[in-house]
Amino acid sequence: MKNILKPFIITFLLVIFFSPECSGLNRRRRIFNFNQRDELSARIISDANNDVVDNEVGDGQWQRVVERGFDDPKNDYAWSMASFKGRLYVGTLNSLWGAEIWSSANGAPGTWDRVYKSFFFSNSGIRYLYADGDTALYAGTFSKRGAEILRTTNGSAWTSVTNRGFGDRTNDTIRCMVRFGEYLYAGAGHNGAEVYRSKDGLTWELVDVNPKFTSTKVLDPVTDTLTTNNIMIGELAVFNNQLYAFTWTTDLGIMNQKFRNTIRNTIAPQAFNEVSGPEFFARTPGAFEVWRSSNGVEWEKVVGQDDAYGNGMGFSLHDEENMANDVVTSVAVYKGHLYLGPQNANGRTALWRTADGTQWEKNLDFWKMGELFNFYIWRMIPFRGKLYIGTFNMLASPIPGISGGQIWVTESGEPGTFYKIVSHGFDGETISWMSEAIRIPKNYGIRSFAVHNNQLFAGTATIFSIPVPRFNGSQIGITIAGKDVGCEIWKMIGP
Ligand SMILES: [Ca+2]
Repeated sequence: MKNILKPFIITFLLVIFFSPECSGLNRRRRIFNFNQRDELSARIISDANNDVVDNEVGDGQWQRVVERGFDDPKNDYAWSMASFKGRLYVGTLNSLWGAEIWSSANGAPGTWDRVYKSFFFSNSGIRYLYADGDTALYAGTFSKRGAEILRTTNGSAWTSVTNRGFGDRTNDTIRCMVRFGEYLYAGAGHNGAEVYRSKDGLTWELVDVNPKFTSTKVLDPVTDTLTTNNIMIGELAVFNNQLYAFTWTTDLGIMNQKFRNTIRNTIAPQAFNEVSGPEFFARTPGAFEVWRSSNGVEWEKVVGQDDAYGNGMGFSLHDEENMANDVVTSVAVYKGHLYLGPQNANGRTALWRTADGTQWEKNLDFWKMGELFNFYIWRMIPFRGKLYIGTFNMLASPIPGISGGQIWVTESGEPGTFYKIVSHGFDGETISWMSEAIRIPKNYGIRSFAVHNNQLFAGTATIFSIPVPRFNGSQIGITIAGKDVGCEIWKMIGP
């Protein structure tokens, strides 16, 4: 029993320490439900080169146009994507050697050029790309030295237009940007949520918001202390002439006491005791909030008002029945509604929408549909009248092909209308991780979307290229995780 579980437990420990969203402070800890399995019914059909796959409903195909991280497996994530002045741009996460931006006129294989390369240890990744019309293309970076905004007007010459972290080097991420009125807004944070704005894209200022996003204090009943709930603005959207900000909260703990006890007592008490010590899982009380503003300065909280735990649609850590929705990972405006997709570390991820900003409806519940491992709704994009939804889906498993990023579609957004067109990370490929016995999906998430030349492109996320132990029988060495794989770009081709 112990020997069978050991690789899995070790995998689990490493996975939780290296969050796929890499927010730095926020190590996301996750647990998987061992009792239930992902469906294995997905149909994956590949051609001989494994470069084209039919989607599951048989009415379309996807073609891989970039593989192995633009032939550099250290490009682990296609972290961001945007169309600008007739070219498609992809920003990567490259933790080891620095962020890159690649560009192509039509996205076809072999047409991609690198247009930006970060200095080693400068920017680890390009976490957001935003085209402000044809005026300029902006890149929001992730850097432990302090994030910055890069700007280009021609796609090749990039200029930094901010100080590191806007002068506060703990600001390690700029994950969202949007034009609202005469200003461009950028969300930032690390220890406290902030927005910055600029009229000309060159000079940025901290917005003196009222009330402060950090004014929400949540009570941790275990320690009986108040903590700042909103540590970052993770998403921004303009909806019905208002600017919406979606917060991230600390998420050191992913499971409530009840779930933790269930895991410990019923699944692997022996194994967990062996590796965990007295208190393995940290706690966090809060869940995400949604704020909105008519002028960017005066704000009102529309999700989380008067809620002791921030809310997150009621999925706070201390909600006995549910798990924390700690952060909002994606948003979209589609057919008269504002949509948000969260991370739910217990796999109880659901899509929510609102017509007025205050009344929210859960219109897609992955957990109830038996999709237990869509931990994030990672990206959304409207395209040709439909809404496309990409997920992070990862279950480390000895069974190959069991999971990987998915894409779901709706033609109306109404509950019950969603169907899956991609699963298992497009091609079902898995990689070994630390041991031949452990397989993880190669494309574990759909991290970026863009519409370019009236075609839909999707970028994938693969495991971080970081040094990890390598177990070979009784021998232990060191290897680079995913050293042979990198992010991929897929293009949807006609039915
Ligand atoms: Ca890699």
